[in-house]
Amino acid sequence: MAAMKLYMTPGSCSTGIHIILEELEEAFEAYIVNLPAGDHFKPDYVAINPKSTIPTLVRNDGTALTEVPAIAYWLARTHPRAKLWPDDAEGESRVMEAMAYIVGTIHGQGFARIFATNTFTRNTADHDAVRELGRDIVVKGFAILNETLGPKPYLAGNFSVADPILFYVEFWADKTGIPLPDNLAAHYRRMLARLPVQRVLREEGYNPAALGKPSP
Ligand SMILES: N[C@@H](CCC(=O)N[C@@H](CS)C(=O)NCC(=O)O)C(=O)O
Repeated sequence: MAAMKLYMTPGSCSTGIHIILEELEEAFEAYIVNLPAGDHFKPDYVAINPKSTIPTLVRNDGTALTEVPAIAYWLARTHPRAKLWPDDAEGESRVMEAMAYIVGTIHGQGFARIFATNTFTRNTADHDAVRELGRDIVVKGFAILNETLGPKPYLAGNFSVADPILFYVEFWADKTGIPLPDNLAAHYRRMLARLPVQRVLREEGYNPAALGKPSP
């Protein structure tokens, strides 16, 4: 059976899926998609994922799965012994609710305005305002998730696939100097202490020991 293939870009939202694969100790081949070079628009990649987004997971049967929450769900459901997906309707809905909000709003509406400003306006004079709006969306989103998490160690209580997804936006906050509210800062540090997370960060070119420090 062919190994799964993860099409990914270091330090991007695919890091969340990379962490889930590492937590599951799943063998896979990593293919780096160079976004700044526009590799995601080249015919070879478009043939795999016509949306031109990363991550894409090509599974053992050769079929491609896209969208972070869908990939996270599929990995959790196909590895039931790892217990990365709740088994009650309330728990399942809450994990889906958190992943949809993180990927759709905090990432898609917030950080995307900061990292991909030109996809929101063609007018360069508006760029600072668009980035500021993105930051406001992220800050509001973090305040909401901070309440959702509360004193729990992980979003669903126990570790689930939602936590690596939360981690990647916390990591972006660290890299862009957006402060994390207390519960999320504690979650981020908890994630940084996990060995699979440290392995992924090192593989993607980051030093985990340098992350999660208060700004000077
Ligand atoms: N809704 C998509 C979003 C993925 C996404 O926006 N990925 C970014 C990188 S973090 C990307 O592919 N950007 C390139 C582009 O959209 O042109 C998902 O859940 O996978």
